[in-house]
Amino acid sequence: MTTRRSFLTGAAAAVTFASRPAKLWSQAGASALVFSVDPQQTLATVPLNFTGLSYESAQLGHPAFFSKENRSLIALIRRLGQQGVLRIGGNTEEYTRWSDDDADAAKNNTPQAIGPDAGTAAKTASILIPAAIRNLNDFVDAIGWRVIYGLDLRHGTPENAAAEARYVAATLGSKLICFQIGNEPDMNHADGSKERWTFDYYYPLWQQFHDAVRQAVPSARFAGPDIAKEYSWVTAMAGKHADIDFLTGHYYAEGPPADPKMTLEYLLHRGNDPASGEIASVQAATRVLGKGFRMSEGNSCFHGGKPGVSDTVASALWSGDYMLQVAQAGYLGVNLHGGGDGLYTPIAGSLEEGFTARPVYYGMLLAERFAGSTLVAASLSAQSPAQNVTGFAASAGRDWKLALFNKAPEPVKIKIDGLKRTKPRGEATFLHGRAIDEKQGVKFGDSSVGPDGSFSPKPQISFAIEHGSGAFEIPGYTAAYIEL
Ligand code: BDP
Repeated sequence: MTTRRSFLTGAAAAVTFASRPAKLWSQAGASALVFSVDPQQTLATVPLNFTGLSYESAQLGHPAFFSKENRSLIALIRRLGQQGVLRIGGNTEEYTRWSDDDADAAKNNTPQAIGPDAGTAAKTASILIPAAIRNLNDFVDAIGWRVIYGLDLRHGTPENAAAEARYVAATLGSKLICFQIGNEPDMNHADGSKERWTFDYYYPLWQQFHDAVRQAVPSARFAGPDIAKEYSWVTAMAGKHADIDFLTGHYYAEGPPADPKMTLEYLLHRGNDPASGEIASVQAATRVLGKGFRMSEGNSCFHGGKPGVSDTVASALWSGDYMLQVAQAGYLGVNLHGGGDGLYTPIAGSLEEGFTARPVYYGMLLAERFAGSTLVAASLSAQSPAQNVTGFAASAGRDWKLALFNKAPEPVKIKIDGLKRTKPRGEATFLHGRAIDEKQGVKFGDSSVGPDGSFSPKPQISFAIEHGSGAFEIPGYTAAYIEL
């Protein structure tokens, strides 16, 4: 397994570096990359609630899950950020029915903790009841986040959606950000037909549900179209000047899992092109509408994720890198999908078995450190084909925060350039695991997050900065978070 062996070279190098930085710096072989920061060119301020999670609507079918009794999940979510967005939706959103009768929850025969849907949503058809929403309200109070709530468009009725929306809005109050109507409508087929819905078919239907909800909840707010991959619908929604507070769409970096091309290496090479597809469409659409865009559901690999990819250290490097890349592009936020024991879930587990932070969670922890800071233009010097490094820089008051993702096995030397007025030293905190394909033991700042949310990261190296310039080394397959 080359990935594992190569990583160890990197880790060993890091230890040497920590004790004898000067020597390693002059060591022949490893090439240095210059990371040039342009403090004058601001790109985007990262919203305080940039970080988000997404869960299947069917999870609400078991009202104890999102409840104040679920202390471990509450602690793990709080650790991800003081503010954040919990999005409820997914394929199972389109198979829910609202009932005013709390006793109806007993009819749900889905598992107690529900993972991301992997194509069997019809089997998770769930009845959602008022007690689930009251418990959700307590849960959200405890985590301090706010909610984006999805209503069933595909199999629902405007009347049922309006009744559900009335209860949700009255119960969550200001903790409700908005409703979405329909999940991935661009993937829907008319019953018995191979043809997918078109935007022109969808939009009047959306309006019908929207109007019914608006009548039931005059203060209701909306987001959409929550598409899977037809970003032309985001453009079209903006063009309609639809009654939404912001645009939404999904992003899965790779898939389907059965495709042999979908590997860990492929994941790590994704998204290095800032002008790539979705980002360019999103930026054009937000200009037309004059409102922002949130990536409302996504993760490493659709159809529930890929073993050996979505559940490994690679997913930690991917999530942090992806989040900062779209933050830089001006996105309002990112909701990483999960739940249950899903392969790509940020937090795995159930009330019965307890909860743990999975690798992808750690990338979110790193990216979250940028909440409230302002990303500025920054670029890396030319890389060799064997290198795969991305970098981000942000100002936070008088301080600077940098993140560099070394997504290749060999260690890399980084020379920071262009910063004016920094502290005399920079401190780097590393995110990595024992090997890129490891599923457990991911650490950030040499600490892992406990089931009670406990976490005590410490910077691993400290380096001098002079005249805005400083140098340090990042081990292979490691992300570095730097404060200076
Ligand atoms: C989307 C769905 C979600 C799935 C996910 C996946 O909205 O319910 O779990 O992708 O395929 O299509 O993993």
